[in-house]
Amino acid sequence: MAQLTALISVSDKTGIVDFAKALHALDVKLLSTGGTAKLLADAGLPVTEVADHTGFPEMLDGRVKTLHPKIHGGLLARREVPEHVKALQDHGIATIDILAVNLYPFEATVAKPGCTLEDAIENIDIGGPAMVRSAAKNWKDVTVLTDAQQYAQVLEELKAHGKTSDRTRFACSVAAFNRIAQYDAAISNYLSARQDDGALSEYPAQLNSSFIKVQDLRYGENSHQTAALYRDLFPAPGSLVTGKQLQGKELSYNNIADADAAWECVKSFDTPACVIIKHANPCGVAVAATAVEAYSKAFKTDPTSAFGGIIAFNREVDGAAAQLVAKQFVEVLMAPSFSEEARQIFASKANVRLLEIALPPGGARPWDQGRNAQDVKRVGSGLLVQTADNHFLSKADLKVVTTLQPSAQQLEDLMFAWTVAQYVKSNAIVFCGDGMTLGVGAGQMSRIDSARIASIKAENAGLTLKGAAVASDAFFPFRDGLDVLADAGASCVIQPGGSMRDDEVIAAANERGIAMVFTGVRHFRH
Ligand code: 93A
Repeated sequence: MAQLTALISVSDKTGIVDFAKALHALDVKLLSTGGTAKLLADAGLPVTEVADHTGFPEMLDGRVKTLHPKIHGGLLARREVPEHVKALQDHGIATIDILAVNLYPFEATVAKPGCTLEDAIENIDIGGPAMVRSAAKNWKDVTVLTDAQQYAQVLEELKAHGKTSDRTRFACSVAAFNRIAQYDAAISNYLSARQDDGALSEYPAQLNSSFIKVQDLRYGENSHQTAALYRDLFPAPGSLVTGKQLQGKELSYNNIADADAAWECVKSFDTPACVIIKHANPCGVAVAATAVEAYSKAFKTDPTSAFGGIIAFNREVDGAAAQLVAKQFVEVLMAPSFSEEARQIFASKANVRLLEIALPPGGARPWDQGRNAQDVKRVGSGLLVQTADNHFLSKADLKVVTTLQPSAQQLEDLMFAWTVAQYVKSNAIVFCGDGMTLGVGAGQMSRIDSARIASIKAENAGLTLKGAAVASDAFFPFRDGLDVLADAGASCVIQPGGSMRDDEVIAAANERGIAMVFTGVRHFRH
C-alpha cells in the first residue's frame, strides 16, 4: 500500500505529539505548519514543514501558510478520476490523506474580558477552515480530524486496516462542517454585536444570530408540546439568559416567557421598581424608595391576578421584601441579588424559583441593551425579523397638544405610564398614579375595550382613578376611547398621536379638562 501523508496544523496542541508519533509508527509521512512542525520535530519526529513542501514561505505574519494549490490540490483531488490524477502529476502535487486541524481560538479569545476588535480579527482563522472544507468535501479519500477526541478511533482503524472506514470518514466530514459552521457563526455573532446602534438602524434587519441549546424543557406552552430553551452565542449583558437559578423547580416554557417580560420591563427603570407579570402582561408595576415599597404598591394594582405571578425587582431583594413577597403564591422571583436573609426566607419554600440576573452595565435606557437585540417571530414556514423596540423617550420629546399643560407631577406619572405601556400587549391602556399602575387593559382587539377593562380592574381592586395619568400604546382612532378614560377620572393622557381624527380626540380632551401629550412613536406589542 502506498505511503499515506498526514497534514497536521493545530492551535490547541493537546495530544498532538502522541497522535503524530502513532502515525509515524504506522509509516505515515508527516507534513506540518510552523509552530506544530517545531513541536513535532522537538519530539524527535521526522516532519516536513508546509513551507518546504510548497516551496513558498509562510508570510504576512502567518496569515498565508497553507493557502497553496499544493495543499488544496492534495486534499481535493479525487483519486479515482484519471484527470485529477494526471493534473496532480503534471503539477507535482502529492496527495494528502489525513488532515488534523484545530482553528485559531476565536471563541476563547473573544470570551476574555477586554478583548479588542483587533485581537478578535487576528484570531479569525482562514487557512485552517479552508483546508478543513477541502478535506471534508473530499471525505471519500481524506480523513479530516477537527477534534482531539477523534484521534484514537482513527488510529485504531489505521492500525487494523491500514485505512479508515467510509463510515468514519463521513462522520468526520460531518463533524468538520459542523465545526466550521459553528466557528463562522461565532464570528458573525460576535461582529454583529460590535456594530453600533447607528448601524443597527441604518442597515436592513438581518438574521445573523446563532443559538446554543441551554436546556430541554419539560413541555411547551401546553403539555402535548415539546420545547427547549436556546440562547444567543453572545447574549446581551443583563438579558434573561445570563441569569442564574438559585433555587426552586425547573423553569417551564411559560415561566421563561413571563420572566423575560418581567425582566425587560423592570430593567427599564432607574429607581427601585417591581414588576408582577401574569400571562406575559404586567398586572402590577411600581417604583418607590425601596424594593419592599415598590412590591407592596405593585401588588395593590391587581392582587387577584398577582396570584401565581412572576415578580421582578431591579434592586436587591432584602429581608423586608422577601418577607412580604413570601406571603403570596409566587412562581418565579427575579432580582440582581438576594440578601442572606431573603435566601433564608425562601429556603423553606422549595418550589419558588429564584433567579439572580445582573442588570445591564449601561443603565436603564433600553438602547444600551439593544446591542445584538433582534426580535424574531415565527410565521408559517418563515420568520419575521426586526430590531428590538428599544426607543427611549425623554420628556423633551413630548408635545403638549391640549390647552391644559400637564403639571410636573403629571409628567412624571405620564412617563411612568408610557414605560409600562411598552410592555403591555396591544391594545394597551395603562392607568397610573403616584408611581404605580392603577389599572391595566391588555391585549384587546379594540382600544375602547382595553380602556373599559383597565377601569373595571381598578374598580375591582378598590383603587380610585380620579386624577390618574393614562398611557395608550397607539393613537385613539376615535374620541370614544378618550371619553372612557375621562369618565373613569383620568386627568392626563400620553399617546403617540398620528390618527386621522387627532383633532377630534384633542377637542375631546380639551372639552373634558384633560392634559394630553403626543410622543410621536408608538409601542405596539403583539
Ligand atoms: O492565518 S491563517 O488563516 N492562514 C493559513 O494559511 C493557515 N494555515 C493553517 N491560519 C492558518 N492555519 C492555522 O494555523 C491552523 O488552523 C492552526 O490553527 C494554526 C497552526 O499554526 P502553527 O502550526 O504555526 O501553530
